[in-house]
Amino acid sequence: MNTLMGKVKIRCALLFFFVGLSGSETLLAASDYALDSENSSLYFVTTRQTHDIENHFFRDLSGSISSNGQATLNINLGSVETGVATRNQRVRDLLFEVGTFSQATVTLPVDLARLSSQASGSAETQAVSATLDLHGVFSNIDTELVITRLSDTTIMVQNASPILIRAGDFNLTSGIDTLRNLANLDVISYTVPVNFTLLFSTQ
Ligand code: UQ8
Repeated sequence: MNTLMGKVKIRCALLFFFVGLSGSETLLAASDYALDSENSSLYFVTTRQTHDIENHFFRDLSGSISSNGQATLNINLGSVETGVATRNQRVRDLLFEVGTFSQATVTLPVDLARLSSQASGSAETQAVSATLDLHGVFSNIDTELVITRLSDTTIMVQNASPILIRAGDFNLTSGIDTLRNLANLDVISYTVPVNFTLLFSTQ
């Protein structure tokens, strides 16, 4: 009888231990955010023939803010949308060279304590230093972001001012020249403004 009671006690103790463990894992995971790709966007602006300015975007974004304090944004370069099918294919294959460089990735450290203490409905502007991995080149982006807490579970991150990407910093000028020649254009600007709205939700 004693041994039976002993076994029951040990089983109960193990049950409480594992329930307690899974509870603390849930708490840790609560600080992980995933990008809400349906409600996020990233646009870039091209200029050709001096005055012909167009908006383009990427259809496929993904990303996260992990509980170790790293934010990541993945941009599927094959999902570029310029509004013209032939141009999409040329930008994908001849400029971004998606066969070799399928995605661009942005990473940056995040102050999780500051993020979790931000009141719902409030917006904060933060200076950040991010790394952009594009076309095989890693380059720093120092900029300001506006972070708005929409609810207990959702935040919105936007650029405070357009981020200027210079093709020369990412070995992309010869690809732009190839596109310019194919389209019989005199000018395509080597500088491209980028704007984004990213929504992240806890899982
Ligand atoms: C809480 C907290 C802080 C969270 C943080 C969350 C987080 C992760 C935040 C991110 C922060 C951050 C700093 C993000 C940075 C995002 C950036 C900057 C990403 C980079 C995006 C990117 C890859 C942009 C593209 C860059 C680039 C150099 C593009 C070049 C595009 C060009 C110049 C295209 C030319 C198009 C054109 C005019 C073609 C000519 C043409 C052709 C070829 C044609 O065939 C044709 O017709 C058939 C035409 O006529 C219609 C043509 O015009």
